Amino acid sequence: SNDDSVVTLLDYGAGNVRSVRNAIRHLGFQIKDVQTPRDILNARRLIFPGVGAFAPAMDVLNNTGMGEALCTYIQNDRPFLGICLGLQLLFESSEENGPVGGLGLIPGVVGRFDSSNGFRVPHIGWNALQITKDSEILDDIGNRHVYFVHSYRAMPSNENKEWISSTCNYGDEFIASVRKGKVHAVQFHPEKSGGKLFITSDVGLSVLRRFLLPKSSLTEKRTERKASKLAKRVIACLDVRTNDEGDLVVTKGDQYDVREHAEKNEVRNLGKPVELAGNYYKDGADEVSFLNITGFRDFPLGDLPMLQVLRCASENVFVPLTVGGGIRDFTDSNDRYYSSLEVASEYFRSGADKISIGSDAVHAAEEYLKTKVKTGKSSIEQISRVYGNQAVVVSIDPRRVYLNDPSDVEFKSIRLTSPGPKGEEYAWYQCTINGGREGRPIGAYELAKAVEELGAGEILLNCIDCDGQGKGFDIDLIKMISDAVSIPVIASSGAGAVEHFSDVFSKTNASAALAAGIFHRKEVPIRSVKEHLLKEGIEVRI
Ligand code: 1PR
Repeated sequence: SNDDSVVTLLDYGAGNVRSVRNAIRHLGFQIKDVQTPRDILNARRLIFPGVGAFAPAMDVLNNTGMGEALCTYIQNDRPFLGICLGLQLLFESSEENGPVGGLGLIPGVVGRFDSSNGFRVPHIGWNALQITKDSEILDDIGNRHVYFVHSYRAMPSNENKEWISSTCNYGDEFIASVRKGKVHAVQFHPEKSGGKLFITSDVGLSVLRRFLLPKSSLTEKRTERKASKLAKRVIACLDVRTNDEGDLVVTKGDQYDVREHAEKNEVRNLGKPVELAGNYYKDGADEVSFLNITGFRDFPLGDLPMLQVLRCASENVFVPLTVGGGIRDFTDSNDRYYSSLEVASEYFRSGADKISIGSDAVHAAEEYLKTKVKTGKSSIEQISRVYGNQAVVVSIDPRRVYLNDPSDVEFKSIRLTSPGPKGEEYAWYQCTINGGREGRPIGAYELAKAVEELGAGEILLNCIDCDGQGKGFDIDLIKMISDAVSIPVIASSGAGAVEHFSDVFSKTNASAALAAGIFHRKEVPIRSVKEHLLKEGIEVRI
């Protein structure tokens, strides 16, 4: 194609490239999909958003002849932008379920982050770049954060240093982007690094824009930055369900009870999901989560409105989207069986970057702790194998059970900072399923450890006692869990003031804090939370 407004996209069908598509369209370009290796060779400019795991991606490239075409295209210095795995595949090999050979265009081996030095793996969130050479497409980034989500990374060496255009620090100094002539690749996600809170340019989208548009149309100049750390994330959460009229609404409970206790007992309605998600994106949310809170009883693939919500939200929201609710194996009324992987895949195709598993993770963890065997069949294992650990969040819904004596239970308990209603000094945190309706014989601590072993990449840690109360996060619980695992933990439930956010970040190892009610009721804008955190010296994306 010779049309200047057309971008060729290499999508080998392994996952969600919807957000990349949406971002390209948002910038006014049309997409031509690669069908054959020839389409690669004929591309005017090519974007390759690698998704999923390294080995299956290489299999596709090798078996279809696309790998060879890609090598030719890149060696001819044609305009190329690789994203995430689209950067890693350019290297010689990867240790991900390997060693597995790569395209071999850049010297080096892609290895796993080392979590032994206290850095959580996956590396999820907003981090800043050290720009090491003129990279053109990074010129608007300056000292702002961009979004990363990965467990593997390539490291700088003497052999590949001519390629490196920026690095990032996360325990190790790893390669954040490469550039040689017209060939660019980035480890972070420009399509998910959108948003402009205190600034004028939309950071991540500017990378795409600079790749797609000629230099002359751009004005901003590059600025130097000092080293920084991974930013703490602020996440807006939308609990979604159908109300009694059949409309999909954002609701919010008190300790998981979402009904008004007035005459009519109706489901609380706080607004429309797509609209609220768009607002939170504009207000500076680092991520948006949708929880389909009746997913445990309604089959989500029957719940087309929720998929529609995702599709619409992902057209305008350029930060990561997480979706949860109803991810499990399911047989419908026509005896058609759906695996949890199929359910998740539908969510990914509709625009989710991560999925979140609640009830089914509790069943999987109980089974795993009983048998000590990883069957590979649980939803966590299946989905993380195909989409990577970083795409699998486990949502925990624990409830405090007070104790006088910790030896009364087999579960890990903690000494409470403030005693229980009858002066109890200890508590364990019982996991629940089906939206808090059923308690299970497993604690939040045991569950967190088990799901980490099964392949979860992140934990969304709620607390039923604190939910909707606005009295602050459960610091005891969050400290216990974030110290117990080496994957990121999202603190949730109870935020009522900006101080609660600085509290949770200064007293626990949480990587992110999620809130719902205060944002829905417009009590505290996200911007004020960020300003407060900045003032307290906590690194945030601005
Ligand atoms: O079990 O895999 O189908 O997933 C169901 C999902 O729905 C789980 O992630 C579960 O947490 C969620 N869920 C189920 N029922 C409810 C309910 O409220 N009745 N909501 C529910 C969970 C908790 C948080 C909330 C924070 C912050 N909501 O997500 O947003 O507590 O609230 P706050 O800032 O207002 O205090 P499955």
